[in-house]
Amino acid sequence: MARRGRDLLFETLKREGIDRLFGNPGTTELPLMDGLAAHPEIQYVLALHEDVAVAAAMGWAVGTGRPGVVNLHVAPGLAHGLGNVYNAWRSRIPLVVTAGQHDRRYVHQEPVLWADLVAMAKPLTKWSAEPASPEELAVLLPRALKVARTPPEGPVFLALPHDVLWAETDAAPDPVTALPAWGPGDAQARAAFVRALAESRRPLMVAGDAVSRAGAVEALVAFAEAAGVAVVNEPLPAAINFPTTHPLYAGPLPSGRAALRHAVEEADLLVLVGVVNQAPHAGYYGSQEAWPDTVPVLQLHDDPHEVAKFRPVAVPLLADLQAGLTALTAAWAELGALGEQAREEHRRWAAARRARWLEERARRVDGAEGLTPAAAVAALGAVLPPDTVVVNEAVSASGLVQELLDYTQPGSLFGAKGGGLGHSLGAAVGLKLAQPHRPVVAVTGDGAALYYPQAVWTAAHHEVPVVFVILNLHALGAPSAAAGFYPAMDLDAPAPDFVALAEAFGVAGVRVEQAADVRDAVREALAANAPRVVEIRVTKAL
Ligand SMILES: Cc1ncc(C[n+]2csc(CCOP(=O)(O)OP(=O)(O)O)c2C)c(N)n1
Repeated sequence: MARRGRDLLFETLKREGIDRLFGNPGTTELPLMDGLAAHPEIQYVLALHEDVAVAAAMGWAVGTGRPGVVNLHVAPGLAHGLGNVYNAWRSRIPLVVTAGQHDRRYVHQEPVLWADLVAMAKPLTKWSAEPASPEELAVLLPRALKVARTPPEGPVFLALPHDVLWAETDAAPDPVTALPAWGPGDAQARAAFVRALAESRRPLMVAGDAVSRAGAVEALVAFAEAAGVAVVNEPLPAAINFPTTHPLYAGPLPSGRAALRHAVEEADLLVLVGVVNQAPHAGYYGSQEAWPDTVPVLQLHDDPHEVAKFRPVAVPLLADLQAGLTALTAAWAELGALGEQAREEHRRWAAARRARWLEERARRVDGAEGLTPAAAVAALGAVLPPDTVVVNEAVSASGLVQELLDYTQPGSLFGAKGGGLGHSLGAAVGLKLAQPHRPVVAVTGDGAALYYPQAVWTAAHHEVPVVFVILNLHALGAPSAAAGFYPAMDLDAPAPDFVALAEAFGVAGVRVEQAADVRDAVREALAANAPRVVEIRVTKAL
C-alpha cells in the first residue's frame, strides 16, 4: 500500500521512541485516526478536553525525556489547548503540538472550525508552520522535533491539512538530528566563574528548572559539594533541582518580591544555574527587578536569552548544564588551596542557612491547628514513598508542597511555570504513563481541579493509577493578607462534591476531614493500583 502523509508522522514518532499520541480528534484528523490501525505501536490517549491532552503530553514529555506529541482539532481545539501550550512554553517542555486543518482547496471558503492555526500558535511556541504537501511534511516533522528538543526546549506547532495527511507520497521521513549545543562552554569564562566563587564568602547558588530538564541534578550536586555552596531552588519551581535532604540545601525561594529580595540579599554572590523564571511574581511592585542589584551575579545557562536578561552579569557562562557543571567542578579542583579554604568558609555559612530554614519549616507545621493545608501536606509527607512524583498545583498551598515534602530523586516534583491553572490532573496522567513504576500523586486546589476534572476519566479509561489529592478550601483563590478572603470567590454554595465527581468518571473517591485520616486514605489510594481521588477538606487558615 502506498504511504500517505499521515504515515510519515507515525513513522517519525516510532523512530523517535514516541509511542503515545495524546489528543481529541474531529473530522479533519480522520486520516490520522484511520491510520492508527496500521500503526499499532502508537497508542492514542483520548482526553475529553484539549487542554487535558496537552497537559498529559507535557507530563509524558517530562517523564520520558522525549517530546510529547499531541493532536488537536482545528481552531477551537487548538484554542482550548493553548492554556497548557503556554505552560509548556514557560516551563521549557518539548512538545510537538499538531492540529488538523481543512483541505487546502477548501480553506478559501473559510469553513466552519477554520482559522489561521499557524498564527494562533505562533506567540506561544518556538516555531509554527504548515506543510503544503507530504514531501514538505517529511522535512518539517524532523525539524519540529529538532526545534522542540534544542535547549531551551519548548513546544512547536504543525498544522496538518487534511489533504496533506491523506495524499500518497514516495517521500520518507528524514531522521531527526540532535544538536550538541554549547558543550562545557568557554574555558576562560569557567576559570573566571570559579575564581569569583572562591573569592566570595557567602555565595548562594540558585538551582533553576533547566537543571532538572537537562538531567544535570547530579552534576550540580557534585559542583555544590566541591565548592561547599548553599543551594536554594528557584522561585515558583516547575521541578526540584537539588535534593532537599542534602546538607547544602537551604530551602525554596519565595516568589513575592520583598520576600525574595530579603531571602537572597544577605549573600555576597548569587550563582544562578539554569534559572528559568527571573520574574516570578504576578504583581508590579515598582521599577526594581525581583533580584537585588546589590549582590553580584554569576550565571550559567544553556539559553542565551536568559543570561544578563535584566542587568549585567559579573561572569556569564553559556554551556550545556551537565557538561558545564562537570567542567566547573574540574576547574574548582584546579584552584587548589584557595578552593579548599573557600569551601570550608562557604560550608559554615551554608550549614547555618540550612539550620535556619529547617527551623522555619518546622514552625510552619507546628503552628497548625486542625486540618490546615500545612497539616494535610505534612500528613502526605509521612506516607508518600521516596520515589513518588508529586504534581503540584496546590495554588495557595503550593509553597507548602515544595517545602514540607522531601524530594530526594530527580524528577520527583512537577509544576508548570506559566502559572496557568488546569495542568495538574492531565500532567499526572502523562507522567504515570511515562513512569509506570513510580507512584504519581497530583496535589491540587479545589479551584484548580475544577478546570478539567474530566482528566480523571482519561485516567480511568486508560487504567492509569494516579492518586488525585484535592485540597478543598471551598474557595477559588488564596487569602489576601490585607483583606482575608476575597468576595465572590467562595466555592461552597453549592460545594462541589469531589467524591461524586470522581464516581461520575468511574473513579473511586474518598473524603477526609480529620488529619489522622489523611495518611490512611492516601496509603489506601496508593495501594489500589487504580486511579483514586482523595478530597481533603482543609480549613482556610494557612
Ligand atoms: C487559567 C487560569 N485562570 C485563572 C487564574 C487565576 N487564579 C490564580 S489562583 C486562582 C484560584 C485557584 O483556586 P484553588 O485551586 O481553589 O486554590 P486555593 O484557593 O486552594 O489556593 C485563580 C482563579 C489562573 N492562574 N489561571
